[in-house]
Amino acid sequence: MRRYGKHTDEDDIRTRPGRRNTRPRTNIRPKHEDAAWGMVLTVDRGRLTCLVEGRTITAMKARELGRKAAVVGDRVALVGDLSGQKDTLARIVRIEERTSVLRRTADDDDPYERVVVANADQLAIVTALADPEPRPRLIDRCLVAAFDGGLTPLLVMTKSDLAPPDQLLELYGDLDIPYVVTSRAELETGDAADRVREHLHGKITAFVGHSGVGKTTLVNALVPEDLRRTTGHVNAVTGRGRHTTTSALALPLSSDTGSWVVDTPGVRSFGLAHIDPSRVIHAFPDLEPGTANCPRACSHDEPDCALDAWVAEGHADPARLYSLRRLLATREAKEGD
Ligand SMILES: Nc1nc2c(ncn2[C@@H]2O[C@H](COP(=O)(O)OP(=O)(O)O)[C@@H](O)[C@H]2O)c(=O)[nH]1
Ligand SMILES: [Mg+2]
Ligand SMILES: [Zn+2]
Repeated sequence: MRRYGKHTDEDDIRTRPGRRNTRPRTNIRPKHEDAAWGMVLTVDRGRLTCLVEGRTITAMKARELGRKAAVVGDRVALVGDLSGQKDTLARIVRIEERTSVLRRTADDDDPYERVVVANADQLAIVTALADPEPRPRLIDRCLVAAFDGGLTPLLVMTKSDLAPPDQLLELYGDLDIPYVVTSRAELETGDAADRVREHLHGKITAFVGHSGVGKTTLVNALVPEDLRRTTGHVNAVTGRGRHTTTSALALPLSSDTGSWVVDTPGVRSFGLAHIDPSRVIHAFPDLEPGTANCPRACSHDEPDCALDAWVAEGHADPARLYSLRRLLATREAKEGD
């Protein structure tokens, strides 16, 4: 990790020829030399809860950051009161460059496409096998968002006590995307958490999916009680009795904080409008080889597209080609419930 404190006003001045001696040396002070690094765990109305050296502290963005917003998963430099005591407030003076971003689309509640989670390594796409019904369309959009955002996908199919996973596995089982199927009983024995945990080691994993699929249940089963109490602290700070999932919430899987899970509010859709159609195909590894014979700059939805033959020859499920075309056609549209 880059150390903070190397950037000083002095450096800034020295990079500008001719200005070296325009300011008296006594005015040259290190910029936030005392800053500490932290990670944003959750955000609530402009107040950010950050983990700094094992303490959770509340912070707000410093004015100098301008319009740039810090989001869950961001690594930030903080100054001010870092004690973490009640009613103290630190300031975030810098946001480290992100290794990945997960964006949600604009919707009726919020007209802007926003980054929901920064720096996640993995996207756990959670789908209930029933209640609510699986939505392959949403899964496809999540896969595109994962590939585009630089995250590895993981499929988690919950509620196998209510319906079998066969149909979904037909569509997604052969894609070289790791998957886990869980049930109510396995949640209770701890088997569900154990099997999901195998995929989480050393990573930051963002859990996404439609509301009601079981994300929070699973995240709670994954995070040991004592570490979840960190969230209790979060709630005390934000003044809310319970974490209402309006912001994402990062929780450590173990006390060494090498692995993280991020619970997110029910995501209906991801912003795909900015993604080039040629990159959407990466989320369809079963179809991708079939595009080798497509005309140049094929939209994959035109008469000469080679994918029709690819599917007709039995290399891939026609339902997958249908999914791809529907997704390409509705990239900018919203995913309805
Ligand atoms: N039958 C069944 N219900 C589950 C399972 N996992 C979660 N649920 C229930 O599904 C509902 C929604 O769960 P929740 O974790 O709040 O979903 P979220 O909106 O994705 O966070 C709750 O009533 C859970 O108890 C499961 O494996 N089987
Ligand atoms: Mg939830
Ligand atoms: Zn094509």
